[in-house]
Amino acid sequence: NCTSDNPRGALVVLEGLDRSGKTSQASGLLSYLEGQGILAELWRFPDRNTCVGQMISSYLSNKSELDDRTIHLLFSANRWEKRTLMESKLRSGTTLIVDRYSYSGVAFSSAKGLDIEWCKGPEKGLLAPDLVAYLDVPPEKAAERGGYGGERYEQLEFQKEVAQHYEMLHDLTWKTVDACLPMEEVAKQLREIVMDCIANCQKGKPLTELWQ
Ligand code: Z5A
Repeated sequence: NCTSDNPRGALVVLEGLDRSGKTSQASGLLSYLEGQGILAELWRFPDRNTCVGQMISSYLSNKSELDDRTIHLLFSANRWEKRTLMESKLRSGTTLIVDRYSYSGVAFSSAKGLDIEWCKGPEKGLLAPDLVAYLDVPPEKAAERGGYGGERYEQLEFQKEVAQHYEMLHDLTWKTVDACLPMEEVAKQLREIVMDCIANCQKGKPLTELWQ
């Protein structure tokens, strides 16, 4: 429960295809917020530093094979292992800018053919974002940006499937930003929606849980 004396931070998630600009925008946004005197941190999923995250990293770099449901549950476990810390940061007033979250989890796994409702199951009870900013770029255009690296999902046909599955996840917290615009324009639009979101959280918007 938040009062104006003790405003909570906002949970802001950046989602989008590979090379949509999440990483660049997340760090620019963090600097901007810090410049405004807002307490903020940058997080990303997968968090490759934990034991679970190392298993995920090995899978993504094709060093290990895992059944589709198994890797889905590991991505989810990687969020659950950070849930307590996430809640305490938010309640103590820190805004979190999170590069990928449960929406990636569901979009990527359902793009492989897993049932979308099954994919949402293990995400239920994680904290719901106050804002999901979707950096929208056509897969073909994203592929032109510096080329893909060697990780497992960095293939055009698969990214097209992922884009279609992201579309099924739009909810009230979802805001689409045209990520084909110049980086500074994307940054400006992001700053506006994020500042609005932080203001709403400061006014007492409750923290809720995902997909209950
Ligand atoms: N995954 C999953 O399956 N399940 C899950 O639960 C989660 C993830 C959480 C690892 O993600 C993979 O895990 C990912 C989803 C899956 N697989 N894929 N694809 P990751 O976060 O480690 O990797 P990534 O998301 O693919 O990050 P990335 O390659 O770093 O892309 P990005 O962060 O979106 O983009 P960027 O590095 O900021 O920018 C890319 C390039 O584009 C760079 O040269 C920029 O200068 C350029 N750029 C950016 N914006 C623009 C604009 N506006 N105009 C022109 N050029 C631009």
